Amino acid sequence: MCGVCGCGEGHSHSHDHDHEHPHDHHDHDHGAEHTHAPGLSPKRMVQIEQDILAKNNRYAAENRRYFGERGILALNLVSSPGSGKTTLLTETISRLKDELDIAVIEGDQQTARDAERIRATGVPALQINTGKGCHLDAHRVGHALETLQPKDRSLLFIENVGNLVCPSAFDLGEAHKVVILSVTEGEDKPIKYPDMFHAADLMILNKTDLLPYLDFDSEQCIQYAKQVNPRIKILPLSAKTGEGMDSWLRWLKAELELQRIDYA
Ligand SMILES: Nc1nc2c(ncn2[C@@H]2O[C@H](COP(=O)(O)OP(=O)(O)O)[C@@H](O)[C@H]2O)c(=O)[nH]1
Ligand SMILES: [Mg+2]
Repeated sequence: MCGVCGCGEGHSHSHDHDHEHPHDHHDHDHGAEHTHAPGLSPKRMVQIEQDILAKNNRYAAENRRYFGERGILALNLVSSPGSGKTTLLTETISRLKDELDIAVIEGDQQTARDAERIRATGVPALQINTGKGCHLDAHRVGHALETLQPKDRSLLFIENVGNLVCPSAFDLGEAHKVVILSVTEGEDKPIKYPDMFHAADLMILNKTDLLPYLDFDSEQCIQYAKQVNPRIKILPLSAKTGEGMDSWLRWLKAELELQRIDYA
């Protein structure tokens, strides 16, 4: 449940964080669960939301410093459930793991299935289960870094909880948010969920292999994405057939080089 985006019902306590990290001693942003509680004024609710985001931004700044000091390129992958984030990752990893060090943080409400899919490719992965939570936050990612210890000059993918709403508001310290939209979702998603497409620097238009079977209008989709974010870069691809993957791999390598420049 997320008080910031307003999707929670308010009364539940999503304290069932099952950290893989054993000594989690910081306090969490549990104020979120109370934002719909009876008796809280709208003004107080806004204050709570601002506090949560301000606190998240402080942790995000710490993560960003951590990445900067180590020449690590961290990418925050956001999308609806099922757009193909994990498939894109396993396909990307199988193509790059011989030339780059790669690690993955996986966020889902439940199960370690995606971390297991990543580990099967031979790279380290750490699962964060958010329980009722609808997004990863910078604090939990910070703890995941302590455990995962990604290598200097490596590529770190953070697969966020599948959700086109809440993860847009939470900076994890990443270099870029990458939004994955699959062609089965409809071309209007950028204008229906503008915050997410505005927050992303790159949009992957996935599952292009399915275009012959759909009436998805790619041009219209691209236009909608640029309408909410004129600087967004767009790469159509199919994680399944590999079509378009080369442009994505080139983008990744170029971004990693940028991140490594300041690193001694
Ligand atoms: N046809 C097709 N299916 C895909 C593609 N990428 C992913 N999928 C399928 O979409 C489903 C969801 O993929 P997954 O990677 O688990 O999505 P996630 O929830 O975003 O991590 C799976 O059945 C994948 O096999 C693609 O490029 N083309
Ligand atoms: Mg996944």
